[in-house]
Amino acid sequence: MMDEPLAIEAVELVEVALPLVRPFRTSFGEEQEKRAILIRVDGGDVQGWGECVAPEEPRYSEEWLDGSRLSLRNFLVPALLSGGPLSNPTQVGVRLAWVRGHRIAKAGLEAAVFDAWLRLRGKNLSEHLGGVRTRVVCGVSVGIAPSIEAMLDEISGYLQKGYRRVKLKIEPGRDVRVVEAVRQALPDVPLSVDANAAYSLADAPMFEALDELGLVMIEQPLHHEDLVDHARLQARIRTPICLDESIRSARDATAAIELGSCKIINIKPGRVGGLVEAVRVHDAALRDKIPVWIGGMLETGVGRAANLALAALPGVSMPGDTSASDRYFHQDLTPPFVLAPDGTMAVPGGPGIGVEPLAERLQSCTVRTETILRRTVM
Ligand code: NPQ
Ligand code: MG
Repeated sequence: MMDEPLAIEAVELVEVALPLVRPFRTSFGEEQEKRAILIRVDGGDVQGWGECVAPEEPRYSEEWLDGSRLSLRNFLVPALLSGGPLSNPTQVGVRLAWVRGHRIAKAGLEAAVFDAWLRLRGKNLSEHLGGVRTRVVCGVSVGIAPSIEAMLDEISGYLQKGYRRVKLKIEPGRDVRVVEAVRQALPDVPLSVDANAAYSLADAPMFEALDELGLVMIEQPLHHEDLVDHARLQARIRTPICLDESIRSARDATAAIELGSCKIINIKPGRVGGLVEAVRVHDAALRDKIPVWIGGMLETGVGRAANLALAALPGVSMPGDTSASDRYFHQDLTPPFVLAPDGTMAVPGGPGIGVEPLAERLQSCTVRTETILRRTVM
């Protein structure tokens, strides 16, 4: 039935670990393997999957994997289940709103509800959210490498595969010199940098040097919660600043745009607390003609599918960090997402997020599970 509500019987938290094809290094740390909590919403006749993208340590933001598991188990899942059947996934955010923060955990749970609720209706996530295309343009994020030669090698591999924009991670001591070398070797490639909040306004001269290198954008140069200093820096450089960490809601996005803190926004559903809020950020940016693109958190296929659904929205006008599965994993948990030679990837069609974890892959990557039943909270 078209308007049948989703009655959730149980929520399962499935923690997984996947080896990465190569370590991923940023200004805040290095990952050797990818851990995530997959969230399975059991709706009786249907189930839905979402991914909680919190990293193992609270270096990107204050959220981390073990903390997310506790916030889900102790507060978020009980709050969701105590409200009865859901007539619309927009109710998830309302039920969870009394819990302050914990956006990454909330986003994973909301995504799983979307998947189950849409499967009940045979409807596709991207279409439901307002997606306007079936293929999206992809970029790639390159970790800090031990040497410039190693970095150029890695980049040329990505360019051969078709990626349309290369994002270099920078940190103090590995910035202008590295970016200059890459720019010299690849004069025409759309290049950006991401500092993951590693600098302060006192580093403005370094950013003025980067400003000469024809970058598409400079992502999150300053403090992870700052808007004001970013506005001051943006006033000094022509290269657009893109905010990632500093934008945690549509409210933040509106403030950043009004202050002139950025000219581009990276949207990650985890960082802003879910798909509903991600669409609100998108809408706020589109209203003010601020280009947006969809970021990445080294998602497995479950989270990647939802990101691709968002990337089809009309205001998404730049290549995303929505790279192929093989950028991160030898084997994904879902059938692999593959980059076409033209640098595009298909938005999954079909009900819900369009993909499901493969049972035997899931089993071999699972490190622990926990089930929260509806009756335990009644
Ligand atoms: C960013 N991602 O845009 C993030 C940061 C990031 C693809 O550059 C584990 C889980 C490690 C999530 C490292 C990309 C991570 C992570 C970096 C996210 O800033
Ligand atoms: Mg970033």
